Amino acid sequence: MKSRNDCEEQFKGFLSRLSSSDRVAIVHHKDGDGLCSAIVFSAGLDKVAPNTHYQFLPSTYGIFQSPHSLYRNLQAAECNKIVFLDLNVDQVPGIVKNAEVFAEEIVVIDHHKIYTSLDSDKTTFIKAQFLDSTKEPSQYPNAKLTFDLWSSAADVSAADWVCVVGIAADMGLESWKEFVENVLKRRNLSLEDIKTMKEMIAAVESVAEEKFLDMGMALKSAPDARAFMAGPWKKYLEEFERELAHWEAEFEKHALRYDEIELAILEIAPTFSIRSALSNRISQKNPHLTLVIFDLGRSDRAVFSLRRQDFQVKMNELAEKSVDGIPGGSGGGHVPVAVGSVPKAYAEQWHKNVVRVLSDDYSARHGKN
Ligand SMILES: [Mn+2]
Repeated sequence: MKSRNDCEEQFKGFLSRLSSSDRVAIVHHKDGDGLCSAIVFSAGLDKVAPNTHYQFLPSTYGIFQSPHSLYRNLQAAECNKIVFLDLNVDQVPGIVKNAEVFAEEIVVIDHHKIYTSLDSDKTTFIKAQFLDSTKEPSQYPNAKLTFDLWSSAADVSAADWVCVVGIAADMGLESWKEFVENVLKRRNLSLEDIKTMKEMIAAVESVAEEKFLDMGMALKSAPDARAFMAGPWKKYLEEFERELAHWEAEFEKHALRYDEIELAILEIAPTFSIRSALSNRISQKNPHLTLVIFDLGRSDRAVFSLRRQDFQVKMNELAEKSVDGIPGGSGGGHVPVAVGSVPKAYAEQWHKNVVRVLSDDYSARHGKN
């Protein structure tokens, strides 16, 4: 496996080849950790390559099924270099291989499971596991990974508080206590401030998706956390909280429970996308439960979030196995947190698959046949 030093050298090589004629696309996961990764990355670029043009391209896992609109956007923006942040593009290696046809260089910085190496003469492939093999990668949020990698090449401390928001967004506050406390002290911020910002991002992501990039730019250009929090984002948070509270109550009343395999499934059809935030919230209260939030409210695809906080069952493997044999199904992620989707026509089959996979897993874990 590559060492931390290998990654830093490879990354510095990429930086040394940047010029003012380059156009860099920062393709980042459209969530809190992904956005904060992009801001940390851009803070580094501002330092070492202030004349290099860059732009953010928030992206969902939708690019795993159809990367073509991404390619179109990249080519329309005449980007010759691409950075992928918080997106496990190695799960579908064709995404990067096809981008290599028109891009001069690509950097992948990601903290999900390692599927396959994407290293090539054009691509720099960096995973959290390479920087710290002892850390569970989900506990090394991408914003912190990006921050640490950059710290070997430039001073990115101006974005340290944004990094902490990213850590909070990926539930990493406990794992990075010392770093977090130092930043809070230096910035005169409280943990509540960090949580408010994290929730504002999650709220805009769900309630007003079309404003996500505007909010990202506001966070990037804010002189400090207080300036960002004073922006127009609070109203989305209130709307978001109302919807969440409704579905939390639904979970208590209507979740399908399979107690013998420690599983609960809640089907939802929310007004806007609260699936991820809802599953985080319920899962934190039920750490030993395999939790499925199954969103059937979308037009063509049924989207699932999987959660389990005690690491007894691997959610990324459950996501992969549960879509096995379903045409157009996809799924992946971390051990405690995973996501995926199937065409709506297969929702029922997927539900059965989950129960079967978990029954097999439970038997294996408890030595029954
Ligand atoms: Mn992440």
